[in-house]
Amino acid sequence: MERNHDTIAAISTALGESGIGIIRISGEQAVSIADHVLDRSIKGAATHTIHYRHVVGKGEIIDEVLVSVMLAPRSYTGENTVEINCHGGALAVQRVLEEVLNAGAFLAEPGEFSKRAYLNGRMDLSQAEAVMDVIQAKNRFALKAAMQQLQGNLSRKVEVFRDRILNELARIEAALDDPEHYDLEDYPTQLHETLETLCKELTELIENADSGRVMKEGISTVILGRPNAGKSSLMNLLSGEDRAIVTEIAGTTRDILTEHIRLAGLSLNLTDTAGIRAGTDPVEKIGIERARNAAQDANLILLLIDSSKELEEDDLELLREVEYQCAIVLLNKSDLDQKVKVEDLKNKTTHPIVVCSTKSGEGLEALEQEIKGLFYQKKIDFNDQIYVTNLRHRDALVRARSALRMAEESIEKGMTEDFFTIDLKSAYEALGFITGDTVEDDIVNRIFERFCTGK
Ligand SMILES: Nc1nc2c(ncn2[C@@H]2O[C@H](COP(=O)(O)OP(=O)(O)OP(=O)(O)O)[C@@H](O)[C@H]2O)c(=O)[nH]1
Ligand SMILES: [Mg+2]
Repeated sequence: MERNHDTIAAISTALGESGIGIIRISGEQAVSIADHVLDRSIKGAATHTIHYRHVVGKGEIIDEVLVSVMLAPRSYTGENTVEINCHGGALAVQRVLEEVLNAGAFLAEPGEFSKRAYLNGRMDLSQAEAVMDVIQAKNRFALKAAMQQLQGNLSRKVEVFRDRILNELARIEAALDDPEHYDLEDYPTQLHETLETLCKELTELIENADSGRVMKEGISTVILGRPNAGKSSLMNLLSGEDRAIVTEIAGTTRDILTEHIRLAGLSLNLTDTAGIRAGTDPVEKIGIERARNAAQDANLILLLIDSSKELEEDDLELLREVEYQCAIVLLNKSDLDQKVKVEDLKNKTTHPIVVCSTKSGEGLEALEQEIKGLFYQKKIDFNDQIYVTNLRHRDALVRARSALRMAEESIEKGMTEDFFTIDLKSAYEALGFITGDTVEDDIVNRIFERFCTGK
């Protein structure tokens, strides 16, 4: 049989031992290609039906399967789609795919099914991107944001923005074409007001984008403290692994080390750093500089103090440094004699203080509660909010807003209407980037290349 670029196939499930593995075939010839590898035909099967069959190749039975038929346009890609549910052994799945490819299907590129769904109008670009976000979600917040985007919440909002801009454009064009019937007398003032509202709403979305990204990528959390405070011990305890070297020698950790962990239902990118102290050797100095840089970019700082020793100037300095950041102060080594108590810190910090021990595990739960508390106090709730989690989308929103601001400026300067139509048009186009209406092919290709195979 001749190869057919129109019909593609791939393994859509993860490879490895599992209950089932799915081979997805999509395209005009999906049914006839499937027929080639099955012991009995599925031709004429109604859409959305499942059939019990065997896959045969070179005269032998390869697997016992269930075949789902979804005919165009009611499928993920919008094309005829057949999915073969095999037993989940990696070998069986691969052998079935081989037979399907021999029967004439083309091996799908990463993301090609979703790209077809987009090109066939089954979803817009931001929804297609959300599919990948759902797959890659590392915590339930990320999943929820991705699901909202997949449902089209962001697209709908963007479409409303575009409609409003288009209305204004239409009004200006009409007036320029037919000045006798359309009067633009008070129009610039009205338009200025409309643009002001639009900019405000765009700003809200852009600001949400930052918390959205935190949810998607994890809260970047940096452990800071003097040498020997127990930072690496905390890192190991929280990550559940022996990742960082722990010794009783002050200055053990020289470089930063980051681990992705889950705590209290949140995902954290946790960074262990070199202990901070003054006047040390050059290697340690570089480590300390890296620690400080990491701390500056952090969403959250865990400042560790060794409570079995008297407070030192370095501790006080660190307390001052983190005062205006989001931080939790940990009084570590609570299993030893306490030289520093919570009361001693009360006038030195406004951050929550948790007494803990990486040895006994005391305070770990309290730490989780504090982190959760800080996160929720930022009022990240999902009721009606739309979270922009994608940098590409954020960028498009920012560009649209700058274009609208330029239009505002032209109005303020009393320029003629044709001046601000240019800016209104570029705002309209920038927003179209999100849904894919004005996006170029190579960007579309780049987006789908990042998808996994079989999706
Ligand atoms: N008793 C007790 N000892 C601890 C505790 N946490 C850490 N230690 C000990 O303190 C010493 C230093 O621990 P580390 O985790 O290496 O300290 P660090 O802050 O990473 O030190 P540097 O990498 O040198 O900056 C080790 O001997 C640990 O076993 C604790 O809660 N209780
Ligand atoms: Mg260390």
